Amino acid sequence: MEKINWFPGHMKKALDIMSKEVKNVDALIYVLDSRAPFACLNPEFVKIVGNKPILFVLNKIDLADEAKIKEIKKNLLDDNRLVVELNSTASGAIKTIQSSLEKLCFNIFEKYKSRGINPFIRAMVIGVPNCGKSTLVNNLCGGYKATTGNKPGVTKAKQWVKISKNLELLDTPGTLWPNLSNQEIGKKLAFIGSIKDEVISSEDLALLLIEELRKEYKTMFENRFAVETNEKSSIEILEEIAKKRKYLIKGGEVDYERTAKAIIDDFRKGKIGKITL
Ligand SMILES: Nc1nc2c(ncn2[C@@H]2O[C@H](COP(=O)(O)OP(=O)(O)O)[C@@H](O)[C@H]2O)c(=O)[nH]1
Ligand SMILES: [Mg+2]
Repeated sequence: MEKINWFPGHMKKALDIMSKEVKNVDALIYVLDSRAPFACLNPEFVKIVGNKPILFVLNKIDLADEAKIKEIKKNLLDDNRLVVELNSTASGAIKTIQSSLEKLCFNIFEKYKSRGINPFIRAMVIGVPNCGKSTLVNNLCGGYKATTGNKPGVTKAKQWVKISKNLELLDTPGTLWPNLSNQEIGKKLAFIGSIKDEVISSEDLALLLIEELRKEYKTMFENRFAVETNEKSSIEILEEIAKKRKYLIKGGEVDYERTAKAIIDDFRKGKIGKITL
C-alpha cells in the first residue's frame, strides 16, 4: 500500500473534542468491529480514555467468527473493563448495554442509591469509522422519546442522547490515528470500510483481501466464488471470478474494477461467511 492520507483534519478535531469531553463521562463504550477487532483499537484512544471504565462492544457479531471471538474476548477483559458481543441492527441491545454498564459502574450506581437519588451515568461512544457507533446509539434510543441530541445548536461532534432514566450517551465521529504505519492494521481497516474507499484502489484492496482469505478462510472463499485457489496467484483468482460471473468489458476482457468491488462487497455483507481477521 502506498502512503495514504487516512487522518484528515476533522478527525484531529474530533479527537480534541473527545479529550475534553471525557472528563464529563463516567464510562466509555468502545465499539469494535468483530470482523477485525484488534485493528479497531485506536492508539490515540488510550491517551483519551485514561482510567475510565470501558465497556468493549464486539459489534457486528452476526458477521464474525465465534471461535476467534472467544479468544479475543479473553484478551480484552481486564480490571475496569467488560466485553459484550452485539448485533446493533437487532433488537435487545438496550438490555445488554444497560446491564453491562450497571455492572461496570457498580460503585457509581451504589453511591447514587445510598443517597436516595436516581442513579444516572453518562457514557461516551467511541470507535473507528464504520464500526457501528451510530447504529448502536440509534438502536438504544429507539424506545425512548426524550432525545436531547437533535436540539438546534448542539454540534454534530457533541450529541448527547438520553437512553433511559439511568443513562445518557454521547455519540462521536469515527476517528483513525496519525502515523497509521502498520500495513497489517491499515489493510484490515480498509477491508471493513473504516478507511475511505477513495484512499486505496478497489483492485489493490481486493487482491489483498483474496490473499488474506485464501490463507485464513480457504474453503469458505472457494465455496463462495466457486474457484480453486491452489497454485494460483491472487490476480489469476480474481480473473477467474470475473469470468465465472461474466464481469467482462468489450472484447471479453476482465472488468477488474467491477470484480474487485464485488469481492469486497461480498466480504462486507458477510456473504463469504462469518469471518474475523
Ligand atoms: N451486520 C451488522 N451490520 C451493522 C452492525 N452495526 C452496524 N452495522 C452496519 O455498519 C455500517 C456502519 O454503521 P454506522 O453506525 O454508520 O457506523 P459508525 O461510523 O461507527 O457510526 C452500517 O451499514 C450499519 O448498518 C451490526 O451489528 N451488524
Ligand atoms: Mg457514526
